[in-house]
Amino acid sequence: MTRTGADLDGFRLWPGLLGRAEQEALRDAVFVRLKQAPLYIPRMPKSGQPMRVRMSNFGALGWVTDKEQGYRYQATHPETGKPWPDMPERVLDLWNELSGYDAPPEACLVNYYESDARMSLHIDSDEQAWDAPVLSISLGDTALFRIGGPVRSDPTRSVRLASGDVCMLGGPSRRAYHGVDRILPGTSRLLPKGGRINLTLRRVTAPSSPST
Ligand code: MD3
Ligand code: FE
Repeated sequence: MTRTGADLDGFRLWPGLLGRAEQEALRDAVFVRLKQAPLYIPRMPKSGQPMRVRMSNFGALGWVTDKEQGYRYQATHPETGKPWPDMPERVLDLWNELSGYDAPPEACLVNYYESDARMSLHIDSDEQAWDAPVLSISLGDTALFRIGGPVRSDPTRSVRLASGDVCMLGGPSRRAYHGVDRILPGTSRLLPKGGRINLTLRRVTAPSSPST
């Protein structure tokens, strides 16, 4: 476990937490589910501009965006209208082992980056459960991930996220600006066509009542 410093309190990185065999098993569990819930091209609200990252989701709720309705969570795939597939067991186990959060995750967002894809700096703010951490699992090519602070102009630092790395954003880091500057092509052979898959687990709704 690595702490990146007081400026990023609550950010934790477990490099190589998933070994090669576990990465392969998780990759296969992802690909099977993507047959049911194919990657789609998300579009920015209002402008309709396509994002560079293709997306799908697993679990009860999925994060989606399109020109007309913008950013939101919903229970069905925007193109097929079908419910999202269930989450792979292994990601639920990771949430239970690492999150320290009482309630289960509701969304597992799948981000697929081709070699030239990026994700610009943003804050995740579509979740009501602000106290819940976000757990991220990286598969495939290494990403240069950037994380700053709660204000866009805050200083940032760059973190490499390689295949099998798991990171968690809790506490103050949960409200930090972050993005993916670039993918380093050819750094992993896990995905047949190269590129990177990132899974993020989130609690979306506030749990109804605290356990007693
Ligand atoms: C820092 N995904 O889906 S994962 C996203 O690599 C997103 O696909 C990136 O940002 C990716 O919204 C980064 C790590 C991550 C996830 C959520 C965060 C970092 C975060 C929330 C707050 C701060
Ligand atoms: Fe994000």
